[in-house]
Amino acid sequence: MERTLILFKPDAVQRRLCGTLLSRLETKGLKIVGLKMLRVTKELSAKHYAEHVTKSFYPLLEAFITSGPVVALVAEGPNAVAVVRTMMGPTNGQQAAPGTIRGDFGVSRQMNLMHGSDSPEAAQKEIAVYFQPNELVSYESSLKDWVCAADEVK
Ligand code: IDP
Ligand code: MG
Repeated sequence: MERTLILFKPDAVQRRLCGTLLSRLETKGLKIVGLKMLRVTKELSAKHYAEHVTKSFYPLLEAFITSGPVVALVAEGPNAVAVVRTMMGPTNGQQAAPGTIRGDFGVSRQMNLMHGSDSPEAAQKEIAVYFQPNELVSYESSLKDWVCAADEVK
C-alpha cells in the first residue's frame, strides 16, 4: 500500500482548517499512519524543497513555510500519492477547480494550504525527512474491506 507525505501549511493552521482538511483525507478513505505538529526550520525547508532552493521564489517560500506551525501527516492508501495530488488540485488556488482543496479554500499560488508528495520516490524521501520510522504506526483498519476491493490493493 502506497504512502504519501502531507503538510498542512502555516496558512491552513492559522486559518484553522486542519480539521476540515484531515476530514477530507479520512472521508476519502485514506488511512493516517503518522501525524504531528512542528515548526519547519530553514534547514528543514531546504531539505524538503531541495528542487526549489535555487529558484527566484525560494526566499518567499522559505519565509512562508517557516512562518508558523505546520501539521505533517503520512497517509496510506491505494495510489495515495496521485490520489492526494488530485484532491489538492494544481498549485495556484486561482486555477484549481472547485471540489479540490486548493480550489475550495484558497486564491493564492503560495498560500495553497497543503503539500502532497508528487511521486512515490519523493514520498519516500519526504516521509524520511519528517518522520522517524518509530513515529509511523502500522495497523489494520477494520474498514479496509469497505474502502476498496481486494484486487485494487497494491
Ligand atoms: P506543488 O506544491 O503544487 O507541488 P511546487 O511547484 O512544487 O508546487 O512549489 C512548491 C510550493 O512553493 C508551492 O506549493 C507554493 O506554496 C510555492 N510556490 C510555487 N510557485 C511559487 C511562486 O512562483 N511564487 C511563490 N511561491 C511559489
Ligand atoms: Mg511540488
